[in-house]
Amino acid sequence: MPGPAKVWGMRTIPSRNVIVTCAVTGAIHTPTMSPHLPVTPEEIAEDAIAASEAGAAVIHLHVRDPESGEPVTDLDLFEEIAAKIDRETDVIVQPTTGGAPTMAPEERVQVVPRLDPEMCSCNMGSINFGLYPMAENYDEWEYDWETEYLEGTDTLIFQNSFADLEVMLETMDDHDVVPSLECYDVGHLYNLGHCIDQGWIDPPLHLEFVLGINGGIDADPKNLAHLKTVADGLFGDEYSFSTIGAGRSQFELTTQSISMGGHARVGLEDNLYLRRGKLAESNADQVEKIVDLAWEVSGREPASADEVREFLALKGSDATAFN
Ligand code: KMH
Ligand code: ZN
Repeated sequence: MPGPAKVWGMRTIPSRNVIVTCAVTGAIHTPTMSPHLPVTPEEIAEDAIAASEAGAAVIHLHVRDPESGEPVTDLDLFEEIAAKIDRETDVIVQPTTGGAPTMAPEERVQVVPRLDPEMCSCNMGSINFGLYPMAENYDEWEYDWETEYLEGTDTLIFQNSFADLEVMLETMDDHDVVPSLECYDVGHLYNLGHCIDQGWIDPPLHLEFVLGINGGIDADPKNLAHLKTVADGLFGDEYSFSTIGAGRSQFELTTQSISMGGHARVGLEDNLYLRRGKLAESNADQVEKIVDLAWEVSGREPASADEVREFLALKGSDATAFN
């Protein structure tokens, strides 16, 4: 009997299915930008559940102040939302340890011991997370914090030093949490290589290439090909990858990622639109679109949450603190 299909020299996954991650709210967009951005715990959980029903196997989770929509690191909110999602789906809940670029690493990592999740994000380097040009697109704002938050990013370093990475990765390892390693530039792949050399993380690795953040690598298909070439050189067949295309590049780059044998992340954290000029009315709309594209372009189906658990050797949802 033949073994599982090989995905172009990378880690294998039965039937070559696509891991669709949905990042439902994030910390980049603000409530003025879309009435469909989920903000309250109920809205975030309901959007996540619908995204899971549409084909997402992983939900990347941030939390917001329910009154103002401002990104926060409130651990009670994380727990409440994760538990609600877990009660109604079998999806993998992946809390952020990136939080918002304004938050310190010590604050952001606390979600790991508190939720004891199967996965979480881990940001592989420091960048000037320059959201400030987005402030020019709006004349009126729903909340006062929005302009200040965006405009202040011209001098803002999203800090992920090597000392921070040591703490982050060792905390994740202590809790048997598999990181989604967010790489915003080619140098972040070398940072990851250094973390391996230091013994802070061991392959196999699951990478998330992030293209199109102002301060990181541009959203150019050639850059995604180059990131993969560099990762192949550094990590051989000991890694798998997914891709985030920020803003209007979302579907172009996630489709390219799928065509290259990788996986895809969509969701309103990364892009508010379904297509040019049309806001996505829900996260599920974007999940449905990438599921269709994966099938049309590559004949690949969405992986179930349990397939992803097997592929990434996750500890299982029963082992989390919110089940
Ligand atoms: N906002 C994305 C560009 C995180 O939450 O750890 C990357 C991200 C980081 O999702
Ligand atoms: Zn995030």
